[in-house]
Amino acid sequence: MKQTSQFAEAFPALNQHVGDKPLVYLDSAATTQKPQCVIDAVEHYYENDNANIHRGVHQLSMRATKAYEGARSKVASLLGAQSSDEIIFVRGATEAINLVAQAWGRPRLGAGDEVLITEMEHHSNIVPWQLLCEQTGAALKVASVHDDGSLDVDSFKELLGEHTAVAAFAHVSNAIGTVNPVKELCELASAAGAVTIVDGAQATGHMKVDVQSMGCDFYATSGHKMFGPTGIGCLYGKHALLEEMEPWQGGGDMILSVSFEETTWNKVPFKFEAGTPNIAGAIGLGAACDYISGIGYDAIQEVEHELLAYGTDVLSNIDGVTLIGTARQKCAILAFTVDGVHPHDVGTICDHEGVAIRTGNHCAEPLMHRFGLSATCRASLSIYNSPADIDALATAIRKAITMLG
Ligand code: C6P
Repeated sequence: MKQTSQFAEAFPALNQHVGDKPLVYLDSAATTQKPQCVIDAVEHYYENDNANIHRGVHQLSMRATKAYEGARSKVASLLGAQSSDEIIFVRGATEAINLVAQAWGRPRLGAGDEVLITEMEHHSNIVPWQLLCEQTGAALKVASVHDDGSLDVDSFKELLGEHTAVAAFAHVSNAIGTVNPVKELCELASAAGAVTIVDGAQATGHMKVDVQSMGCDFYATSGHKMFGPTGIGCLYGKHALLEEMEPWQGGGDMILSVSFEETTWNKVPFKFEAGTPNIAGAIGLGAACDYISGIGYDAIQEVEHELLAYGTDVLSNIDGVTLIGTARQKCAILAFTVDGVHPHDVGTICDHEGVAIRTGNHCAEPLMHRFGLSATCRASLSIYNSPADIDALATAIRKAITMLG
């Protein structure tokens, strides 16, 4: 395995020192670094085409609209959607899930209905459903997780039933990296008559997603976790479902005509994009899709699998380190605790060594409780990482053990 990543050069922010140490960025699950082509695409829009979209007859507006709608097509093709109408631009996975809960769920659910989630969800795939349950009288059900961090599919099956209106689950866990059998879960949930939404925030930067073969009804993701800008993401929804849904926010661009007596809605997907959207963000996300397609998910997986295997081996050979989440199907995340050293202290010592990791509950508090923990350390990987980055992490952990363990 190569000691440096051939992909690192494309990411300008990686080429810096933190104090006197070279930066080792192991926090890509929080947000990935951005390749130069994404930065350039955003800059190009602001320098040349900056205008509002869908509204102007002038050249700049037409160019901006073309770039924005072009980005929608790129996202649609990356995710395997049937058409770009099935892609709604939102702020990120959080907004995508809230959109489904409020626009699909709220008018349809009531007392007696159930929402099925899993114990490994990010707060963004828990709290919107709790809000929905409070608003409608529906009940929240939670499928459990095995000790290795894999989903207990039997528990998911047991909780599924005629009352399940929605099943919402992560494609990849942000806290422990478990890859869920999403196709199987979608099949089970659909057979029970439930609508499915897959939280793909931690998947689309790492693995091929094909929403049609997966069979999900909705798929949510964030641009900034797949080399794109912050503040942009998308919701995929099956066209027929999007057609049935009422808008969830009102404003400009989502209407066909407005009068005080009656207002009618624009067609899908514009019906769900009220107001001026994050135009630069969408264009940047389109460039990120091009970047990913240029490399190919097979190549991304190859690099990340090797790194994950190497990291798992290195960390499990440090006395006092316990890996949290060792499911067979895992992706890009090394979560761990260090005996006698608080995760925040490990994180601070890593930072002194130039190594950026995340510590805390990772917005997955119920999962931490499942493992009897309040916090872990998390090193999350991407294509720009190398075995040398893992070695730097290991050195920093050993230092933490020597100083505080
Ligand atoms: N996880 C992490 O460090 P937003 O904030 O909307 O872009 O993404 C929310 C979200 C939803 N689902 C999963 C599985 C996620 O991992 C995240 C974001 C980051 O793990 C920030 S908390």
